[in-house]
Amino acid sequence: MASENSAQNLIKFFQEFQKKTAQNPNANTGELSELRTLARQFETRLNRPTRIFIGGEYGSGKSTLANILAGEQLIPASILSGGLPPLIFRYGAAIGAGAGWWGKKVNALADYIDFVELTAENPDFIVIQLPNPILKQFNFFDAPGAQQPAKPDRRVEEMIKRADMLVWCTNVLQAWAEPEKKQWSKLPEKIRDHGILVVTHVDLPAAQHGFERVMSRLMKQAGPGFQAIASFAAPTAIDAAPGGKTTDKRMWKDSGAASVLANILSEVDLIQETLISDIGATAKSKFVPFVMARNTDKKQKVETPPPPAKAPTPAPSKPQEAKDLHPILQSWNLKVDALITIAETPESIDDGDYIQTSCDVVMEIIDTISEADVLDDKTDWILPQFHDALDLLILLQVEDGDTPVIDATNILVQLGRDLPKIASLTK
Ligand SMILES: Nc1nc2c(ncn2[C@@H]2O[C@H](COP(=O)(O)OP(=O)(O)OP(=O)(O)O)[C@@H](O)[C@H]2O)c(=O)[nH]1
Ligand SMILES: [Mg+2]
Repeated sequence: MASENSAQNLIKFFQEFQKKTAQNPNANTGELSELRTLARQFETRLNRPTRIFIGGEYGSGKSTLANILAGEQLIPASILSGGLPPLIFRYGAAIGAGAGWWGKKVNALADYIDFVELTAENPDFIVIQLPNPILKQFNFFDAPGAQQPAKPDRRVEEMIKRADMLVWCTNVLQAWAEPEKKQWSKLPEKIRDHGILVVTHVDLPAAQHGFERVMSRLMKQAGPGFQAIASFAAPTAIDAAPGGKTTDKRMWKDSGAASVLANILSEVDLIQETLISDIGATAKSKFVPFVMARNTDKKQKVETPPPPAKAPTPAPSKPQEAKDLHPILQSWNLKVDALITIAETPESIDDGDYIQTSCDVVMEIIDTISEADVLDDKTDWILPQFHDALDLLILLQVEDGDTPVIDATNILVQLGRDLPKIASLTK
């Protein structure tokens, strides 16, 4: 959930950046134009679920697994193995299906799934939209296995380009022979680095003999190329969850489906965390300097507080009695003092919660100052400064800094020094 918050905060940061720079005369040239494009791309990427390509040899059980992940037996047995173009499974509030062509168009989605109709125009792919909440975390692509591996299928290649991770199905009865290994090794490293190997057909009587031996061979030969290996008996999984609802938990676990899903979700989490950390680092190195430099002509250089060696000291003593202060200052001081008190016992704090609360306090004061209409020509630099501070706080959530709580508190203390400079708050 922490990563969910961080993703949302980064999305907010990039949306704000695009909004703030939209009117800039240089919005479409040079560095700013590049940053705006990057902000848009990051926002889109952070907003979409991880995409899984289900790969494997012809007939290895990919569509059967796709049906189980979808939670419904959507792909009829009659057209399992071979009969369909690549399928994209994604989340939607209601069922929908439509044919599509890479780089061209996707037909309007119908509110029913009819594969005969969907394949009639010979599409590059079919989109299937389902109200299954798991699809909010990941989409998956089910492509037919190559019947002639030497002849690449353009439709499938386009799909692979768009994937973030791999689930590779291998039939236990013929697992990991040379041609299969070769097919797998041709996939881009980007998705192979996040691969789960699913060993299918383990329920078949022929698989029982020497099963342990096969699995240990696979561990040795294929294991190093994958993040996890899970064995899978599709018919058992289907019996355990008729209509997509697990009615027999023991059988679901025994089928291997629980483990396949857990491994997928754990890899999806890892991809998401890495993404947030990489994008957060770029935000800090490329975007923050730009944002910070933005107001230099309007105000004195914004001081980024120096990193302190120990816990920060509270805001300087206030000459006025608390009760005499303007309510806006009073409320700010109360909240920040409470946060400083918490920061003095670091062992009791969850860093993420602390920074989130700090963000909330700054967002609130931004709203309050804006609505109170208390700024004039001399102090109109204050609002952008609070916005910049908010950007910094948001980034602290995704950084690997050593002292995020101290850094956050320092930002608040610095803002507390600037706030009384608004004349109408101190009269
Ligand atoms: N017994 C058993 N049969 C399976 C299992 N997984 C798939 N099958 C069967 O294997 C056949 C091929 O499965 P598919 O899911 O169509 O395989 P695929 O990889 O999608 O095939 P292509 O799309 O043609 O590459 C079907 O008859 C499935 O019912 C399994 O774990 N156990
Ligand atoms: Mg298939």
